[in-house]
Amino acid sequence: RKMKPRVIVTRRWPAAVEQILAERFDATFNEGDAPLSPTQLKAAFLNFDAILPTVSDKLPAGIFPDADIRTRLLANFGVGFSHIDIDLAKARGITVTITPGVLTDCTADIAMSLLLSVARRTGEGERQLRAGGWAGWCPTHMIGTKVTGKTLGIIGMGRIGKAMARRAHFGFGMDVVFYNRSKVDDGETRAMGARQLASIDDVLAEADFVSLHCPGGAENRHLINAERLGAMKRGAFLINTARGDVVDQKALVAALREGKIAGAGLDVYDGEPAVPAALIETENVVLLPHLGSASEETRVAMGMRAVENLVAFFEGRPVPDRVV
Ligand code: 8YV
Repeated sequence: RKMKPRVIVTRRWPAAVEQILAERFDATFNEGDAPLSPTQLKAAFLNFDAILPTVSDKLPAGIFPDADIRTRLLANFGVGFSHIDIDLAKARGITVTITPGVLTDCTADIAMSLLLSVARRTGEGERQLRAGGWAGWCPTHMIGTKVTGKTLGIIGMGRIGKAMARRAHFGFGMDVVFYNRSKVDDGETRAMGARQLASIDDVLAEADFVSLHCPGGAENRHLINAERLGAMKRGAFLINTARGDVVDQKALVAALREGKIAGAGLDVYDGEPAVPAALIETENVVLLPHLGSASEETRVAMGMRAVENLVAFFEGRPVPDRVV
């Protein structure tokens, strides 16, 4: 009988998916609550045919062993892959797959939720009430910013950017402007009246809310820096459900403190799970612990999608969601 491929699952996955993995593969599960250490990840390359990493497994060049790599597939649980050195994987003949499409709606939901929450100060309001600080209804109590009719600027008009645009436009009557590296010209964006602008700065100049939906990693590192925060409208809000490194967090704290922008809603952080104390101490930010795809349905779908890639790869069929 053919040996089952040896695979390692670096974090706990939804039970239904773990069951399938255990049936179809010689699967090792990290039973602990903590991610694998860099040393354990390095060893995984020597001992497993496939690694199923998540965003909490950093796989830069230093983690790839110099020789005797057994791993032929990195089947990532998630759509973002800036935690993996893709060029090196390619050079070493390792296939990398992701789970696109299945988490689009839930991630856009969290982006919209952050937008509404920071504009209408729902986080602050809840904190005040729970702390016993609510003195009663008053016409001037905890006044926020109206969302309907405002302009949303989207940086990165991919699947999630478009899903955010749909919610904002059809649900909240927002005008949508966006920046995207390549030309986006489809019926859907046209139906929303979404206008593609020539530069990020053009978007920042018009937007009341700026929502980031571009990849992380070297090419977009600190795309939103002090200068760009300064180019946003005073009174505008920044929403980030993409990757923490897209924003210069120090510059963001300064811009919030100096009132250059009105607030921010963040689901991702540079160096997460560490969150700068300065952000935690700032009232006009809504801070979520990377919940973008965290619904039961979506996490199961992500797992199933990773399994499809895994099965196709080891059956020698074309791999659906190959990055390299
Ligand atoms: C996941 C995400 O929770 O898919 C992504 O890129 O950021 C989230 O949906 C995370 O990546 C899990 O690895």
